[in-house]
Amino acid sequence: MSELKVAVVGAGMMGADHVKRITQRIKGAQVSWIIEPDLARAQAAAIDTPGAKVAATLDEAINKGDIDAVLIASPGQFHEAGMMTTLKAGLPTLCEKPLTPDPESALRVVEAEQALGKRFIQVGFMRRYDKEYMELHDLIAAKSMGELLGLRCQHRNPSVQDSYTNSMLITDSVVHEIDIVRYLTGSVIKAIEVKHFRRNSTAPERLNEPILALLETESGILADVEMNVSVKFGYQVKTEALFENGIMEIGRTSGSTKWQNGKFGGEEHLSYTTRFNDAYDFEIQQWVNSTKLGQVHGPSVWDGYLVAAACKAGVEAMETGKHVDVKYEKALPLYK
Ligand code: ISE
Repeated sequence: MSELKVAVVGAGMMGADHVKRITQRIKGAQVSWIIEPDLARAQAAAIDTPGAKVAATLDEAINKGDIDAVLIASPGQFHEAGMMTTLKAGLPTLCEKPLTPDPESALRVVEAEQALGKRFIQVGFMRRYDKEYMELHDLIAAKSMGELLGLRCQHRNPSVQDSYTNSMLITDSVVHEIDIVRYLTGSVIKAIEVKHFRRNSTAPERLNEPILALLETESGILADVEMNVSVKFGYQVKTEALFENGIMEIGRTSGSTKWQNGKFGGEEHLSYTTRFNDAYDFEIQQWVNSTKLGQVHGPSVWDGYLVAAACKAGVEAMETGKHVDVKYEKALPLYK
């Protein structure tokens, strides 16, 4: 196969970013369709995408053909329907996080893929493709600083869109730490607790934040997550890993530092699209490469299900103030 023809579903912030990425930076792939019910938005994303056609629905594009693989970047509530369609059509798919908004729908996707007997879907947990997270992962495994004791995470957004609801603090944001803590430690999240910092009076009225989520892994690692979505100054995702013989910090602010006029300072990211740009590029390039070989690597729908189950416990913990144990189903054969 020469160029992998990718249909991108959703032309919002993330979808448009992926369209640009595939067109400008990814080798061996091109965007053949942009699928988006808001056709004006689709046309805007198509302007600098030579050869990309526009459709309102995935079914319409599949019926017309010219698709080797699908990248789903629509809002989470539409992911299940999108994946059911791509599974039916036998198309390799990368679905942005979260897999689906709840464990019940995530399990339906797992069962549908299991019924086909092989993997088609990769979930877009892009932090697993971030250089520093990968280094930390390897350091934990190598034990060269001793055993890992705990993780202290900070996840800060300048602001959030109007459609962001209070439960999305967990299901849309802490969802990343829930996956990455499992990836780093190799152990599932066993229980979650959530405390509230003093409320930020400048946060949108519907949000009670910042919050402190405490994730406890089966292996006994504690990870605390400051989730803060009204920081205004920029976008930060940092982690400090505590080892028996040292500490590793990742996610420090990028760019240079200037000393000038009696002051010093640097630059901060304003969005996850720049903070994780290289991780997204690496993730999509790896997906394209393995798809062209007829293989599926990277986070599976089972990973997506485990995260959805932990998010459900996280939302309950946030709403009740209780320590909530996560309930998981047994893994299906394809994911063992
Ligand atoms: C957003 O959807 C993301 O995935 C970002 O990585 C995260 O930082 C943000 O909180 C989410 O809303």
